[in-house]
Amino acid sequence: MFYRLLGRTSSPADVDPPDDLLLHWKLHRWFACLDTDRDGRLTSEDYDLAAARLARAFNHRPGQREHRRLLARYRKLWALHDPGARGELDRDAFTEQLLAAGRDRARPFRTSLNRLCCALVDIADTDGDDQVSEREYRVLLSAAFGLTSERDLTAAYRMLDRDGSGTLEHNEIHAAVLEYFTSNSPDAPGNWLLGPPPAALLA
Ligand SMILES: [Ca+2]
Ligand SMILES: [Ca+2]
Repeated sequence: MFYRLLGRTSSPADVDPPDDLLLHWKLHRWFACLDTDRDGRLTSEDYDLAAARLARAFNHRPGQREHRRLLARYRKLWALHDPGARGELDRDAFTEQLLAAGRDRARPFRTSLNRLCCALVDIADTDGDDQVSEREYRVLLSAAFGLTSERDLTAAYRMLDRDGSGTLEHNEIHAAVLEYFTSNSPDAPGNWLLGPPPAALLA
């Protein structure tokens, strides 16, 4: 069952199931959302395309400051989980490198995630109230990750709004992204960043 949750059809006989299945599932989901041509490889170009989709969704022209800022921050994150500068990673290599970045390069990794978050919140906060409304969040998630499921988006938004204020403040977005990449706790609200994890992983 565990390997099915991770999208594998069978488990290698000589490999035990990882004890951080939830974290693996989250990394696989990030990979699947960013691998927009579904060729099973994530490339630095896929991150560039995410920045371009976001700029377009929030009405910024290519090359404008907002686009350049996102591009730089996506590229910085890419560099941190592709230390060999291969330019592309299959899913297993991506997962392995992300886990290594969180473990061995924790401080720069967190800094990079926080800086990407700042750029995401800034571009999404179109009404300038310093918060991300549900409408702004939906545009953000749809553009950055191709998420369109009403059910998933609503569930994620409710879960990320930890103080129940009805909007997402900066700290709630930052906490969610950090937890998404680093927490194996089933109780972490950030697990829901890209929609509900499978119930079996939250038991
Ligand atoms: Ca706002
Ligand atoms: Ca809130």
